[in-house]
Amino acid sequence: MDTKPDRNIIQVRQSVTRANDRTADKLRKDFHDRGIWVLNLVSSPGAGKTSLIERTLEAFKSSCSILVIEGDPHTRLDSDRINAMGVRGIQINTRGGCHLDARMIGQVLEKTDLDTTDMIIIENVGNLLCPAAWDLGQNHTVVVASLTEGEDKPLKYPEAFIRSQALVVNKIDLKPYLPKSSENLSGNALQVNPSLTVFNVSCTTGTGLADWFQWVCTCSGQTRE
Ligand SMILES: Nc1nc2c(ncn2[C@@H]2O[C@H](COP(=O)(O)OP(=O)(O)OP(=O)(O)O)[C@@H](O)[C@H]2O)c(=O)[nH]1
Ligand SMILES: [Mg+2]
Repeated sequence: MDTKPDRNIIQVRQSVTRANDRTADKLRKDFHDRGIWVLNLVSSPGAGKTSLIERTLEAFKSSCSILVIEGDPHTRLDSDRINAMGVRGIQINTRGGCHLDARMIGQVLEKTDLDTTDMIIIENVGNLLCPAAWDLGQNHTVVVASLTEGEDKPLKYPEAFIRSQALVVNKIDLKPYLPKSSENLSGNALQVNPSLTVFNVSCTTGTGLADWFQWVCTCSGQTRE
């Protein structure tokens, strides 16, 4: 069997991501000119991205104007959760697509008033493989990983961890019910990306979130009430 990579497929992939990078760079310049900080959250399905956004909105929504863009293959469930908090949440359905791309973000923003916006939080499609490779014009990418996923995930899916600036280890309230080896998750993540800033949190109990909020303040230039 021929196991050589198909050069034509690699060339098409490179030109598609290059076109995406150009669109993302334009978005990033626009965000910069408007003074908007943009966060891209990636994780496997169910790690707690929307829960982390909800806790972050509770902390920041009275002191700054936040827009949340939700990416899911189907349903409006996550944007409904955001709108229920009185915050603008826009849903993108990828119809089975495994990641958001810069064109999708640009299309949403063309129809959105950004004049008073301070912060945009993008929740990418739940998937540890593709989303990290698609630049959305963000300032920071954060990978959320829950303790229940297994400590081997950073080793098996390194891209999401390599391309992120911070790791939020979520669901630490479940530690008593998990094998001791689950605690190796952040060590494995630091092995693939030693520069990650790590937060150990529970979005359910609120443990560890103060440090996360402080990081958001520092990166965004925003303050909390
Ligand atoms: N025990 C525990 N459960 C949590 C925690 N954070 C989130 N959950 C639960 O985990 C499940 C998934 O949380 P979501 O926030 O919807 O996860 P998500 O990453 O947004 O999921 P997708 O958008 O489907 O990829 C929900 O049932 C949450 O209540 C936590 O810190 N501890
Ligand atoms: Mg979600």
